[in-house]
Amino acid sequence: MTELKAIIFDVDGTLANTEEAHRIAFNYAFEQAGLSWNWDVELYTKLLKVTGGKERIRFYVSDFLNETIAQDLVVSLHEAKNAQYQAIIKRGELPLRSGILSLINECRASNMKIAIATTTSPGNVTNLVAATMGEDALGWFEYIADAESAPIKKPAPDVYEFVLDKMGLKPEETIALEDSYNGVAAATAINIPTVITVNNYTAQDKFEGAMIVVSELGEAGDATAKCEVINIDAKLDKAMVGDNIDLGTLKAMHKAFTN
Ligand code: XBP
Ligand code: MG
Repeated sequence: MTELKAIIFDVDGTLANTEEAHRIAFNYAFEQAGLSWNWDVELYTKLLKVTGGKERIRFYVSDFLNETIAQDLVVSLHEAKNAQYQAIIKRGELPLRSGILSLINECRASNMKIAIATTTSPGNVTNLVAATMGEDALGWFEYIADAESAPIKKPAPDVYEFVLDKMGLKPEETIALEDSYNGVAAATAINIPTVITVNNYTAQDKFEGAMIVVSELGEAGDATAKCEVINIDAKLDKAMVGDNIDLGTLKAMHKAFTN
């Protein structure tokens, strides 16, 4: 039997619904730079196909404007965007999604390892974790892998390979928590059982290979934060999920999925 040893969390869209704040911050940076670009929700949903802020700017310029952009402009726009994004975080405007803190607390109480595998910039992760869970929380994670850990971003599995290597774990000894096509593609490319919590930006994504797709983890005893199952692997039973997904649920699903 394969034992579940760690839960690996994606950040954007999974820990918190951050993409709307990224979008607003991108537009702020464009305006500050005197550009007339404005990414509305519909356009940003298309741009999310490409992970990484700098890559996303280049993708917009090449595929939507049919132009080229100097690398130093990409870098300065991305810096300005991240500064604005982190200011939003520090104002406390990005709460954790339902069930995230409860699950992390359960993991800490039972020596289940936790880690992060994200394609976002290091400062975006550390500020979000500190603002939502407290400064000490950065030490709760066995490893935090970010854009600098794996330059080839999701849907490539590099960031997951990197974090597994650092932790000395096999893919099947972990579960990934993700929210998007790029995330599930990255994790399942190396056979990590993956739980998807969808959000407004990813609800239309395809999640082939995911262990389960749900609306949110949900919070025990909170009728306003109930986990709805959207799709579930044939090896699993919907009855495993009550009103929320906690560590016990994850262990049961992992057992059914991997054995
Ligand atoms: C999702 C992303 C990120 C952010 C922007 O990453 O695509 O690129 O939208 O972050 P995750 P940067 O794997 O955490 O869901 O601007 O810092 O690149
Ligand atoms: Mg994500």
